Amino acid sequence: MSDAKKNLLLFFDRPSEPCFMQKGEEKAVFEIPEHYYPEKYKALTSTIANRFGDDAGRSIPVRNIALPNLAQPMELPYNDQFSLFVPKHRRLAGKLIDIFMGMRDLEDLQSVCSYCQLRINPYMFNYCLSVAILHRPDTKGLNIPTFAETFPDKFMDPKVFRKAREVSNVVTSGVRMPVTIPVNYTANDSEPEQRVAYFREDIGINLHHWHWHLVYPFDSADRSIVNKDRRGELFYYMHQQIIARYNMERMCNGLSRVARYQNFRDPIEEGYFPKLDSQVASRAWPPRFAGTTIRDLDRPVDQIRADVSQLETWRDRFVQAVETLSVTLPNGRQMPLDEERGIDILGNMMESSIISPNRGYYGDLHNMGHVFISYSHDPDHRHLEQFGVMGDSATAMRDPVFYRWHSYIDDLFQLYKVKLTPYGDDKLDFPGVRVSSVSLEGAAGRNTLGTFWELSTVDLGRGLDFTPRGSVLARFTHLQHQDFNYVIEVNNTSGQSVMGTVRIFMAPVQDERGAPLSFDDQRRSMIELDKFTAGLRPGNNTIRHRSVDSSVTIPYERTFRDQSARPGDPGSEEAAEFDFCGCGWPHHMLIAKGNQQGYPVVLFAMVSNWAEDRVEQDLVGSCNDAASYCGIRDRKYPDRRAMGFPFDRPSPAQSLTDFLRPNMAMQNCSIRFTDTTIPRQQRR
Ligand code: CUO
Repeated sequence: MSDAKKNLLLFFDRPSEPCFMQKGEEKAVFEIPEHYYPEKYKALTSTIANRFGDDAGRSIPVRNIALPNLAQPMELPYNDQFSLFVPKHRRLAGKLIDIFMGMRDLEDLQSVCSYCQLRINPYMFNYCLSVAILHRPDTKGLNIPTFAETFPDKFMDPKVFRKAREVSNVVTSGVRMPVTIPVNYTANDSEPEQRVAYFREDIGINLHHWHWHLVYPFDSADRSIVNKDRRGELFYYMHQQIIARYNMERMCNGLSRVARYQNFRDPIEEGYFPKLDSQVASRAWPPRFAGTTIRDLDRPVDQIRADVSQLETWRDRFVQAVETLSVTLPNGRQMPLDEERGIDILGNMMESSIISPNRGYYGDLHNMGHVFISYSHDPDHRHLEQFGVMGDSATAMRDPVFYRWHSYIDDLFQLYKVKLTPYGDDKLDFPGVRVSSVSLEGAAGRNTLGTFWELSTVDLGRGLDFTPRGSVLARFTHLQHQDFNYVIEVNNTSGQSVMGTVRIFMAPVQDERGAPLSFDDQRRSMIELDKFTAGLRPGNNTIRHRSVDSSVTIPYERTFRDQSARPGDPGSEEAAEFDFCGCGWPHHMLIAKGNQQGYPVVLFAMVSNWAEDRVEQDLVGSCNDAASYCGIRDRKYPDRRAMGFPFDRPSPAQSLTDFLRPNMAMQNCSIRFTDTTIPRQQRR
């Protein structure tokens, strides 16, 4: 890999420390042209260059270029929070992405980055550079570090940083003891919502969500970055799956499914006190008290002036489009919502991104919902407060209201789905292919899933600005499950070899009161666990598929760099590079927690005809393993069926048994939770 390309990764190291200070394990220093130094350092440029340059491991000469106009991206103050949901921030970021995308080669990109790193809001700089690396042809294959390492303050209790600083100042070389992040630190048991805090505050889940929005940006002059294949549909589907997973998690813990946030005049029942500090802004993230009602916004600093009634208008227009199955375009013409594209168009309208068919009319419902909620504690900026966690895609999933909001959004999409004709046998069946059974095998026993707590380690060293160099390890606890296999028995009676797509889902069987779930509720609660193709010989076939190969998840090692094997070690440059494909549900959260008695679930498997599912394209590259929720880089979504098929639309069936065709099977299973904590390295 060329140096110029690799050097870009150094900009992710210690994000608010100037780039003329030593970066990375090799202590690299950018030698920037004199006029790149910000005013405050100008008088000292030669002293600074000597101070950090003398014992540098490597110096990187930076090309002196005619700098583009950066006035707009610089409008966001350096120490402010940055939100993709705030229209002004989105616009500024869009500009900066365009600048990074437009640099003619890597040397120029490096040069403009070194200038920007010293001036531009670090969160925005990091986001825009990540988007550019993901989309520029000359940065393909470059793996950026996980966001939790660059900005650990968005994911962890700030107490850990104080301890980490202490450790790194005292133990300046050799092995440093890991610091421990407490479990359940945001509230006590009097708050029922706390029972699912392990889900909401999971580092991997929040990383996935941040990555997803990084892969699917809202705004850019280069439409191809935004206009990805079935992007609107994926917005709907990925968030629908989050809600389905959260609901199952809640029911395992004796909570009701989440109540949607549908009346914007009603108070939001739950409060949320994030206990996060922004290291860049040197501020605690503001809380939201229980019973807060969103109010009209008038915040000149953020160029936001919007009334709550605006949300209602946009919502009504969205519903009207669904009801008439027709979208009003800016020129007054109507565009029909057909089966093929309808959900995708609605997703783009709802989200909304620049590819919404008529943003002037349908507005910005989803994003502005985040904005209204995240400013509900200071709608007119009189207390000079910034937004709460709902305003940032890296932190939004921590707050219970995230799920209320997205549950409502999902209901709006469902209004459309119920209008579609139920799938008939022509779509559901695969003549000649008979699935006689599906089951699970694994350490927890037949058709039983075992869950427990696991203790893992992350390195915070990269994200701790202005501290001595080296790793600083933090330990945290998260949910984990025992590996298992799916076993599917298939009889191919067609007399020839065929290819099938195996689709595996799981759903709860009871509602919160212990009564059987109606089929329509169960259908909406289906969680996709896996989807893969399988060749079927004539006659009987046994398909055995490992849970770790799931198409919705990314491996543990990609969510977190696994530090357990080498505590305190500085690690090589290669180890410091992370696969950029950080989008993907974290594997440790594939299975809900269950409960100690064994939480009953149903497992469903279907084999559909691959000849009808396939999308013609080559699939080279290493970013394909979480395609179900994330799509594939530079490729089409790899399944022609509607996302969530066959459960994405209602069916006249009264029960799952009733729904089954000969190419499908179901199995009752249970998830048994054991309340023990096992350090990750002991498990392997
Ligand atoms: Cu992912 Cu609302 O879209 O947070």
